Amino acid sequence: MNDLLQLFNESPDKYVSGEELSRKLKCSRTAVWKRINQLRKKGYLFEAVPNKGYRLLQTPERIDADALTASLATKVFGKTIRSFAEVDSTQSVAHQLAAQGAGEGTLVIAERQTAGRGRMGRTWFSPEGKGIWMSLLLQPKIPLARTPQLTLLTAVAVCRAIRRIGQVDAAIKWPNDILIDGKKVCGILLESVAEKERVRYVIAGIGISANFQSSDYPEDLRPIATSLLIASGKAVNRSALIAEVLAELEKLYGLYLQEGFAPIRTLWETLTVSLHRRVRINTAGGSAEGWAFAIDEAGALCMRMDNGETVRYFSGEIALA
Ligand code: BT5
Repeated sequence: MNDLLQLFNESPDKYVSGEELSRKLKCSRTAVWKRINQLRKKGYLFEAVPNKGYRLLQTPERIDADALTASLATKVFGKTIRSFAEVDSTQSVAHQLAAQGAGEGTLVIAERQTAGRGRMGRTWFSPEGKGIWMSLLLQPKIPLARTPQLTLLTAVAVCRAIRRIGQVDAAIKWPNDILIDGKKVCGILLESVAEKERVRYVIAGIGISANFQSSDYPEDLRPIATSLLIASGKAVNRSALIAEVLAELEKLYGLYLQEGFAPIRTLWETLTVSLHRRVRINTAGGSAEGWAFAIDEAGALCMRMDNGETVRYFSGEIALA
């Protein structure tokens, strides 16, 4: 174990002075302070009181995969969990497992990702212990053209779970963001592998910034990102949130396979902030403005452009115009 943490564990609930720490660890007090800050970044909570020293208040909660599987209300999703302290990306691990024959509902979770990814080559900030970084393997028997619907389905499931467990007013921004107070708390990345236009499998990647403090974010993300802790003032139990996301996903996925996209679309419409307003959309083909008025049966965003034309978008980035 980390020798600094060892010293705190030897005197639970007591203050340990900076001087004592520096003497026992044979390093300067500045070095002690730096190491405390490193631990804070990993989710340890320390109180620092002048003339008394530091007290360890909380060690980070870890996701215990066995306990999580046992607690799940699902039949299939998450019944096989592969959990890791660190991976490059849970998406890559899930692709490897799928190629090796893993079954539907296999879940990959990591405490930290070194190369978490977003769409179009963007990176996903995934530090240790404070977020939910996970990928779920799906094997729907659908044509490739229907996979955008699964992104919307995943967004509905995650949004509902975040609302219930985090007690916050979360909403969906088309196509793949969950926002609280206009800031991003979760991103979704679906990657499909197909053969002759039929889906072989889909990896649904979900990143939820659960227990970040605003100082945990790099400066460029601070104005645009939030967390459940920042929004509600309370840390969430990540395992409980994962269990709720999986329960919602399994329920909606079952509904989707039985009844198609229509009921999912209705739920999506009640949770979104992206419809019935003027938006600017950026796609690989350029940028345009118009009125976003619906999601159609295929899962496309329908916009009435300024020239009166209606255009359907399956991917892109929108902002309020
Ligand atoms: C996404 O991409 O929003 C999809 C993110 C999916 C992440 C999960 S984590 C588990 C699984 N394994 C992976 O490797 N990925 C998935 P996009 O729409 O391209 O948005 C990316 C943008 O979100 C970045 O450019 C930042 O602006 C912002 N961002 C990055 N990290 C963030 C974070 N932790 N919290 C909030 N916003 C973040």
